[in-house]
Order: sequence, then C-alpha cells, then structure tokens
Amino acid sequence: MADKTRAKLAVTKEVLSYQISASQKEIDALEEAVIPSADALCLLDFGFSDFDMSQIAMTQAVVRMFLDLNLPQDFSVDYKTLCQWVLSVQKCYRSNVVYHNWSHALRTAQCMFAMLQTKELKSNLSSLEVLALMIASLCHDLDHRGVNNSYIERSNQPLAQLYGHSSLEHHHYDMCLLILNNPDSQMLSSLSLNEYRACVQMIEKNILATDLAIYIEKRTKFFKLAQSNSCLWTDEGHRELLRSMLMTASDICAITKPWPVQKRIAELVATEFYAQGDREKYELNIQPMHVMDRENSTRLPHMQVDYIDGICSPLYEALASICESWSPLKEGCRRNRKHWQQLADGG
Ligand code: 5BB
Ligand code: ZN
Repeated sequence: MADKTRAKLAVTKEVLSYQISASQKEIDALEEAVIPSADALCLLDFGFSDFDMSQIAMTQAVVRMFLDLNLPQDFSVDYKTLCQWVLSVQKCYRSNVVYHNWSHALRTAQCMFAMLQTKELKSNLSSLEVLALMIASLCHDLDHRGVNNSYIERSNQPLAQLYGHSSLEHHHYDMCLLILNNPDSQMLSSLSLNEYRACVQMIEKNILATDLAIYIEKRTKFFKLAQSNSCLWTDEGHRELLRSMLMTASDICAITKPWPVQKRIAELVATEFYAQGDREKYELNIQPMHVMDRENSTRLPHMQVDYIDGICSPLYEALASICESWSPLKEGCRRNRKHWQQLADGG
C-alpha cells in the first residue's frame, strides 16, 4: 500500500472515532435561548474579549453574528441546524490546548465579524463571500493539537504524509467539511450546486491562508496593492488576496487587544510554545526553535516586539490604509508594542 493511502486511512480512522454532534440537552438549550444583541455581547468592538463569558454565551455570540449578517435568511439555513453546527464546531476544538482552542476560534470570528460590519465590506462583498469568511474564521484551527506544522512533520505523524505543506491547515479544512457534511449540521444544504462549490472553495482558500508561511508569501503583493490605491474589488485575484489578509488579521487579532488581554493571551501562546519545545527536547531529542525553548522565556517581551514589527504591524497598517474603520486594530497593535518594548527595556 502506498504511504499516502496508509496515512489517509490512519487519519480517517482517527477522525471517524470523534463524536462530532453535541448532546441533545446542549442543542435544546441553545435553540431555546434568547440570543443577546451584538451590542450587549460587545461583538462590534475590536477590544472584544471572551475571558468573562460563559460557554453558553460564547455559542450565543456566534449565532448572533450569523443572524446579524443575515446568513440564515440569505441561504435558508434553519435555526436548529445553525445551532447544531455551532455546537459541533465548539466540540471539535480541544479544551486541553491552551491557546489554539474554542476561545481563539471565537475571537477570530468576532474580529472578522467586526471588520465585515464596516461599510467598505458591507457594500463590496457578496453574501457568499461573507458566509465563507465567517465559516472559515470559526473553523480555521479545528482539532488543533497545540503543536505547529514543523513538529507534525518532524514527529512523522500520518497527518504530515498526507499533504506536502500546511499539514495542519489542510486538516482544519477537512474537519470543517466533515462537520458541514454531517446530517445534523449541514448548514450549506440549501445552496445550489454552483454556490456550494464556490463556497467550499473559498472556505478552503481562507483556511489555508491562515498558515503564516502563506501569509508571508502573499503579503508583498497585497501591500503594493494597498499602497497603489487601486481598486480592489473588480479583480477576483485581488478579492481573494484581500480575503486571505482578512483571515490573517483576524487570526492574530490578540496583538491588537487592550494590554491586559494581550498580556494574558501572549502567556497562553508562550505556554503552548514551551510545551511543544519540551516535547521536542524529551520525546524527539531535538533542539527546539528559539521561541519554543523555555530557557528563553525572559526574551518574551523582545520576541513580541519582533513579532509585531515583522508580522503584525505591516498588515494592520496596510488594512488601515484601505479602510479607515479598521485603524483601531493598527492603534491597538502600536500601543501593545510600547508595553512590550518597555518590558524588554527592563521596566
Ligand atoms: C513567528 C513565526 N514562527 C515560525 C517563528 C517565530 N515567529 S515570531 O518571532 O514572530 C514570534 C511570534 C515569536 C514569539 C511569539 O510568541 C511568544 C509567546 C510569537 C507570537 N506568535 N506571539 C503571539 O502573541 C502570537 Br498570537 C503568535 C501567533 C501564534 C500562533 C502562530 C502559529 C503559527 C504556526 C506557524
Ligand atoms: Zn488561528
């Protein structure tokens, strides 16, 4: 048997053992609940944080975002199916993973929602694009194991043999489709075949775009486009590029949050990184990357400054130049850089 077939079987077997539907009790509770408004849940606020939210409020927040974007109406999604889909997605995030868990998924979807509710995107994106962006942002890290692609490749897991690159992101997309094809949570069942194809194709591209390596590859073109002030909306290639950048901007939005929130999330990222570093040292007997080695934990503020300068700021600056309403993201990032720089300087 070819290696690839063997790998596919191993991954499929693992995935088939998952119980992806929520319990009837949870489904009834969400379906019968009165969903608070976007204002009450702070869903339009770029400073949104889920730290004080209950599990049930978090699922209600997702339902509220879909309702306010008119998605159930536009695509004839019945309410029960929407509720079951949200609960299944929540269930397929691992709660023992400290950063890449359901909270991160919700924060990503909320940032996407807040961006989608600005007039530039409201008037220029199609309803189908909005649907694909919301599904992708909530599903983009499904079944994350708290380790990165490099670990998966080096530990020789079946997942690494399936796809040549972006192993994890391909898996997140596969999980997303698994949930969308499950009879209980078939949100896209009323779409025409053409709409369905276009939608899952966009979802796939959106999820794959959250691989940081892909972002680095694509961003130069986007920055040039943003600088040139040329029209983004007429060319499908440009639209796809913008959708990718919106995905990354939402994925890394923790860096734009009020300082206490940013500090807490950075500690979660560090905890996950060091856990991977420990596994590399003690299970794989290899020297972990600098950022994943807990020996370097005093360098964390420095690393965050480098992360902001190298990855985050350029993106939020380009986005703010396209849409003034997104400048709070840029400003939040700038404020956090000051805090990290101060800590790096020993204050
Ligand atoms: C990011 C790219 N990586 C392959 C090497 C390290 N860099 S980094 O120097 O920009 C960097 C980013 C270093 C340390 C970091 O966190 C230390 C706790 C971070 C960092 N990344 N900080 C954050 O607050 C966040 Br949020 C992130 C994103 C974490 C998820 C990224 C997972 C992508 C896997 C390739
Ligand atoms: Zn993510």
